[in-house]
Amino acid sequence: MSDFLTDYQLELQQLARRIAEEKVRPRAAECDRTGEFPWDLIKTFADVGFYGVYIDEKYGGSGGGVMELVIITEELSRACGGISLAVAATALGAFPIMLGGTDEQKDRWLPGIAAGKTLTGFGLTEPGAGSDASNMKTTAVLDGDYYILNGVKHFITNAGVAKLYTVIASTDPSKGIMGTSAFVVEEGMPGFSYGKEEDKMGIRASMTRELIFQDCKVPKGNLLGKPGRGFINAMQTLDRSRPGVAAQALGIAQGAFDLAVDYVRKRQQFGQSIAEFQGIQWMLADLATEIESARALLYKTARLIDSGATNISKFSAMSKLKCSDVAMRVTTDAVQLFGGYGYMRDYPIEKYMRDAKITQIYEGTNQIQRMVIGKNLLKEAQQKG
Ligand code: COS
Repeated sequence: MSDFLTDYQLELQQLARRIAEEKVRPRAAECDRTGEFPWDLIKTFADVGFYGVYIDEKYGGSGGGVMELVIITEELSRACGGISLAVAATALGAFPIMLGGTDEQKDRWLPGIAAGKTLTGFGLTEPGAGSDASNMKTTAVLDGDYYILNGVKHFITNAGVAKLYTVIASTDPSKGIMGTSAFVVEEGMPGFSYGKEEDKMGIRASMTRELIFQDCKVPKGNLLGKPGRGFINAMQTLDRSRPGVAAQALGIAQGAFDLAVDYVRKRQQFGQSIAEFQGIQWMLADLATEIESARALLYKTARLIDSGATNISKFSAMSKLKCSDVAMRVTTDAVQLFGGYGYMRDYPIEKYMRDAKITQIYEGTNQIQRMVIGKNLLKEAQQKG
């Protein structure tokens, strides 16, 4: 089944599937147990060009789009939903530069990202500004040739392993969201440090830490585009990155499903393979149908974004909502299909359930996705009159 992919996309899918099986799967359990960041795999992903698939050729990428990013993320996530984030979270940090940066800024930062030499992170969330993202308290005050940043960003994926962070801060609190701006903060800038490393339920191969700014001096030239565009840039970024979360969720769902099918065919009870029971087949049928529905919505969304359409928020939110809910259902049922063994850490399946949970929460909880979908539905209805 080709899912109507182009020849290039099919090749990319095959490559990502091979790397997932040969390199990622053997490391998944160990990285989950130790929380070790898989630096050797970053090099592997960089060598095959995964970091540049959605970046323009003139910046060293291969000129694809969200669809190519989705393909890679899905395949890697089938083997490990945590390790795949090393690619997907860097895209989240890169999108604000692609969307809001000047040509000079893109020239400065995108080639390193495309080559996999510069991992990135995205600093929007704060302790008091999660779903309510516009309630951010981090400030950036212009002082000569520098902006002085103060505040804390938390739950930042790739923090501590990335070299470059796109950070949203308030440059004019009196203007609310229209007084927020996006900056590139580079590791080593004075006043910039990392906070505590989170001990997570799942996606344990990925690093999650705080970004701390204490009178952090950021050169004026690191302001992305114009002041006042920070929140809009962040929302436009999320429109493009949420399909990446959806792809991670879909890959986790597919990976868990594949293991479950394999298990029920081998597991003997009552003198036969449990796959022979209609109750089990109906469970598999429902899960497979859910996975294919989620994939169809996600691929449609990715293609819509890559077509240059501007009305992408609704589909982006829908694909994240659907794929993550499917991932939770499939992984929970997959554990059920494994029975008591599924509950044990000796078996790979419980990790899928733990990894799946975050996809319903981060880059906007699924409650927020429903808000985005609802708001856009009403906007469309109003436009129709
Ligand atoms: N693209 C462009 N502009 C957008 C936009 C988008 N996707 N979404 C919002 N905006 C702009 C619009 O200009 C909007 O004004 P209009 O109402 O005239 O369209 C303005 O921003 C304010 O939008 P809104 O009123 O919807 O802002 P809210 O403060 O109510 O917040 C939500 C909106 C809740 C959707 C937003 O805060 C959000 O996405 N929260 C979750 C954040 C998140 O995902 N965090 C996870 C961490 S990041 S890894």
